[in-house]
Amino acid sequence: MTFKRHTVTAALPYANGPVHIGHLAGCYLPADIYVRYLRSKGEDVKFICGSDEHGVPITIKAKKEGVTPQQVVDKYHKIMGDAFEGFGISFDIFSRTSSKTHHETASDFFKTLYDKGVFKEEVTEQYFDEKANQFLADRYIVGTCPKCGNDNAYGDQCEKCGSTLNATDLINPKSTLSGEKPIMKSTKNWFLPLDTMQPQIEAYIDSHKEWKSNVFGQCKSWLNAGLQPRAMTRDLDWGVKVPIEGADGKVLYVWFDAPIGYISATKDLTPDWELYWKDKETKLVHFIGKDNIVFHCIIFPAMLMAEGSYILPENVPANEFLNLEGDKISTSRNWAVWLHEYLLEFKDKQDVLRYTLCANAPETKDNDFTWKDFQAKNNNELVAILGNFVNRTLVLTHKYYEGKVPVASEYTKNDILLLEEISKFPAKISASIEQYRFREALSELMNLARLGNKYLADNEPWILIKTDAKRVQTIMNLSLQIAANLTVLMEPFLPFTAAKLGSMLNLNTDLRWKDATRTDLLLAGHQINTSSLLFDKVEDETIVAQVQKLADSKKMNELEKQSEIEPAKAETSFEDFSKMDIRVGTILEAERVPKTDKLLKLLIDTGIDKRTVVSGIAGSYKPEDIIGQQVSILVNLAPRKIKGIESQGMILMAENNKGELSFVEPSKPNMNNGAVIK
Ligand code: B3M
Ligand code: ZN
Repeated sequence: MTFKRHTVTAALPYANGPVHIGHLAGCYLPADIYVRYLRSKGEDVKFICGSDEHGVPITIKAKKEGVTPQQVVDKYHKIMGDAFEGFGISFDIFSRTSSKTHHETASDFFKTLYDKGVFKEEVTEQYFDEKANQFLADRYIVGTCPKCGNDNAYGDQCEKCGSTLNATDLINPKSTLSGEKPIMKSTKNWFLPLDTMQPQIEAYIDSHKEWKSNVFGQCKSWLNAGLQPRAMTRDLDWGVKVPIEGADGKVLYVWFDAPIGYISATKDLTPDWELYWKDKETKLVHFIGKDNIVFHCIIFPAMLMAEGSYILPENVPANEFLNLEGDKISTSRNWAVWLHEYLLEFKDKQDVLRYTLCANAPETKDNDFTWKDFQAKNNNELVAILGNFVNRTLVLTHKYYEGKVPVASEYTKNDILLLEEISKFPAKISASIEQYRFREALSELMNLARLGNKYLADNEPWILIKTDAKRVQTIMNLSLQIAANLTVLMEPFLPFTAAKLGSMLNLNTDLRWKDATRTDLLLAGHQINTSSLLFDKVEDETIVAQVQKLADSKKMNELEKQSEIEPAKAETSFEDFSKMDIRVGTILEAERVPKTDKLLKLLIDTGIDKRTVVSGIAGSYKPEDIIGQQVSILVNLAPRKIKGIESQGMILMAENNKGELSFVEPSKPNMNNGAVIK
């Protein structure tokens, strides 16, 4: 099927922090390459993005920085927008979900589904943090992932295995606000019945077997597990208000409103927005990272299907993750290369990062960015292949012909083969780009530069000039044609370099993709401009400094962790405190609880009686070392069965931030067993 126009989106980044190389490699760079390519082909395309300004990530950040959510999103919307612009990410609009258009659009969309009776309205028990007086969902709650056992899974998603979760799926849930175990409290919410929509969704996914295998595979595994209804509203106060009666204090689920952000951004961009969202001849493509697959391939399409008047995503080319120097990129650990910092430290080297990230893109599996590789890609590929070819061509043209394109006379057999080769490149690169294989496309582009280098090396015009000046004219003419074709073909990947080379060649700026099949873009006699190097070497010092910067941030992070103190607990009353009966006791016997790592079974003389206590201290104490040890023991705690043993009390322990434990014992030796601690 051929399409009349394209709507291309890149995931709306949360406005809760600056963007890093993982973001760029994951979706913004491939999306930008794709869009620039389409524009070069003369296609009608809108490239849509904006910041995601709702959801728990924003309110958590606001709390951490001690400012309002609005201040957080204002700050990061600007930082992110500037960074994207700095790298030439050519959005037609970089909007924001806090805009009026968006609130109206998301609200209307919800209302439409509501009026159509799509939602299941249900009162369910949800987690509630009594201390914070707030319902917990999404990132306000962490716990163990029921699918993979990751201890830090969020209430909506496990980042380790990529599963989408409901907060109630988590094992051992904990509030991220207070660290407390939440209670259950009932509340009304509106659910999208993904379960009953499964057949439609399945048919849709099955009609897209051409999707990248990582994307198609993930979708199938969710479908095979059986889709569950998912709440599209939340009991929170930051977000788009739920536009129906009886929904006070509730907002739309951020993953309901965020993808609608693509639609509202298009509305802000053009009055023709409906053509880009509702016309069957529009190709809708979402570029995202792998953690967003389910939302774009299942939940958003389900919303669009339920609404009824929209087209569905035609493709969702999600990338895997980029790691940094062998370690997962992490904002909280400051293990990242931040785009705004790179722009300051590597002035005019945006294309070097674009090149490295594209050449190493995590297209089919997670991949690693290292500074060493960045240096190698720059020095051995950009400088030594592309830069070298262009530089030799331009320098010789100036030297022999005062910058005027020489006339090509007779072509040799090899020249004719070369001309044929050159004209095949646009189609080869197109084929890769259209299958979202940007690494392959980029390496084809470099093959054209390699071809040029080989042509110069085989023909040695700098030697031939002494004996056959006429032949050299043809060689240089052909080399210049290659440089011109490279300019057109590199533009999607290396837009800054393309602009620079284009102006050095004094090339017509209207040239488009199809022109690169020609081999006469520069006519004889055309005057080129003065030239300078396209790329320069990245020295060892530069790389060492960057690696050091990362090492420093790792060290800082460890120091910070060590000095981290648990937050103060809420006030309590003396009355509550004095309900605790805490005594001095002595350990009489101690042994390991079989098949456990942490537990010791202790016999304690409490002064009142001798009793058994199971205590999780085996990581810090050996049983034989603690016989006769005085301890503090809470004696009126209700007995509990631990590993089949009834534990009748609790030993008080101090725990430092490395998790090491210490008994809390009286500092004078004359405290008898049973002495009261108060
Ligand atoms: N803000 C998640 C993320 O930044 C989310 C994407 C929304 S796309 C509609 O990874
Ligand atoms: Zn998991």
